[in-house]
Amino acid sequence: MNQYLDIHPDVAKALANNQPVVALESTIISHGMPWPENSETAKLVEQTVRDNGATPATIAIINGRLKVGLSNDEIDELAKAGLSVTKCSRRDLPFVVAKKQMGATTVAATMIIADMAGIKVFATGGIGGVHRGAQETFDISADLQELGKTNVAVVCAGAKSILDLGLTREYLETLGVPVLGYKTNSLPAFYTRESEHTVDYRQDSSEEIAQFLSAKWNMGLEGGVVIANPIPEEYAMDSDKIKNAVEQAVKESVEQNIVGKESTPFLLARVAELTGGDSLASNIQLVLNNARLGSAVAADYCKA
Ligand code: PSU
Ligand code: MN
Repeated sequence: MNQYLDIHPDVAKALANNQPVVALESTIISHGMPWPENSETAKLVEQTVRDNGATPATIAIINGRLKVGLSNDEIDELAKAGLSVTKCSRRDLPFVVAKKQMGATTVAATMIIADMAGIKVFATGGIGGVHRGAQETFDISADLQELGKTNVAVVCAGAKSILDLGLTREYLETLGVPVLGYKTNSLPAFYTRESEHTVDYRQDSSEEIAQFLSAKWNMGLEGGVVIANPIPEEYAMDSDKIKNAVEQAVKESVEQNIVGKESTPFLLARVAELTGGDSLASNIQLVLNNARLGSAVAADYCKA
């Protein structure tokens, strides 16, 4: 066992008994949503996973320990600290561990730690990707490279249109990362159910997805899988409203020269401000929806 890893007893027990476990990330708590909705959502997502027959494992770094499964107090600590917690991707993990600091894990870092613990399925809101203007800025999330090499499936509502969805699709194709659409042929765009892009393979049940995952990993094909799950119809947002907010936020980020790891949190916060409270309500609902599908896929993968 990795000397830096602390697996919560409930998670360890489920893994030892081949029972379903769903990993959850913590950057969505500290950098993705405001207090107190971030704490309420993190706990509600865990409860949703339990209600759907799986064990939740929220992942973060607490005092330099890689935690797989958090207490409610630890969730509150991250939620209150917000942007002052270090946002950790692959590159940042050694620093935060060596300095025994707190860290919130992105999709990439959550995949790494889930893999260390032996967890195969991870549910979140949206993945990072190739940013608009990446031809100039080279801003491509480390989430994509991680998906290319780490064996964890990520259930998400697609990617926000703060990104260039077409370039993100191309990059994933190059890395050999399959993009599955749950009951859809269209790549969902987070707040909206559809985009002008397609998924690689439509899958109509969690069993089908679990069989896909076992075929991939039993063959020894390393890397992750994107399981794109559209936001429930009743919570989807008006596409023009989102489009305008995203364009405005991207424009401001260029004007203010926001780069590197600050870019995504800036855009997320600005889009939320520009769209008012609706986008937060949608964001919460799509995460819950992904937790439900993630639980079902994890359960079927245990049987596959
Ligand atoms: N997209 C969202 N919500 C989020 C994130 C992305 O819609 O909370 C977070 C995730 O933690 C993701 C990270 O892994 O931002 C990507 O950051 P970057 O682009 O700096 O890699
Ligand atoms: Mn980036």
